[in-house]
Amino acid sequence: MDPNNHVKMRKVLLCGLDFSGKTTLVKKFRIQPNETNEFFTSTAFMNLEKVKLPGKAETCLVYDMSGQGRHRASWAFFYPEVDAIFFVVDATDRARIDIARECLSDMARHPAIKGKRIPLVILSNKTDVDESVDANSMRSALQFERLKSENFDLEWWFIESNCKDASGIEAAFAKLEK
Ligand SMILES: Nc1nc2c(ncn2[C@@H]2O[C@H](COP(=O)(O)OP(=O)(O)OP(=O)(O)O)[C@@H](O)[C@H]2O)c(=O)[nH]1
Ligand SMILES: [Mg+2]
Repeated sequence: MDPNNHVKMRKVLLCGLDFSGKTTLVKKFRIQPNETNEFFTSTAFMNLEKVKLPGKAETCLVYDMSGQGRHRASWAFFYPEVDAIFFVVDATDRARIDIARECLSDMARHPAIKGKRIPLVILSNKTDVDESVDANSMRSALQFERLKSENFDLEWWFIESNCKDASGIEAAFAKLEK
């Protein structure tokens, strides 16, 4: 094993409101801790996972952040060091789309994000649920184009996902290879 592997490994910040499905999503592709010699610890505000996609040699380190209100400020600690940001929105949680939009807007305007040319992937999750918000309505509710105009350095992507059959998740990680 390459002793410097951890240095080269891409880092992904996984954030979004609580209950949007971040931890469920990352666990779909995580390397089980007993398959490596590494020990990753979890805290109240962050769960650290190593992810490997099917058919890919590369592994990614994922900072799976808590989306609870009191922990959201901690997302910014990692803005300087990550290679991509995945922002998960719960497509069944119509009542909190405005809050999600505010969080995204704060992120796009954050000084530590300005100038970073990395993918920002918005995952509209739980689209397996019949009543979930469709892609066009979600983009519109999030004011996707307006937010994008606040930060053209970021590479903005919008992908529908669900953790039932893991659809959309591989597409999100593929944005890291661009
Ligand atoms: N139907 C459906 N349920 C999902 C999906 N993804 C996650 N869930 C459910 O949503 C709930 C919340 O998922 P979590 O993964 O714990 O959410 P989280 O974003 O990590 O939440 P915090 O850690 O509190 O920020 C769980 O009951 C999951 O089973 C999905 O794609 N479809
Ligand atoms: Mg979680």
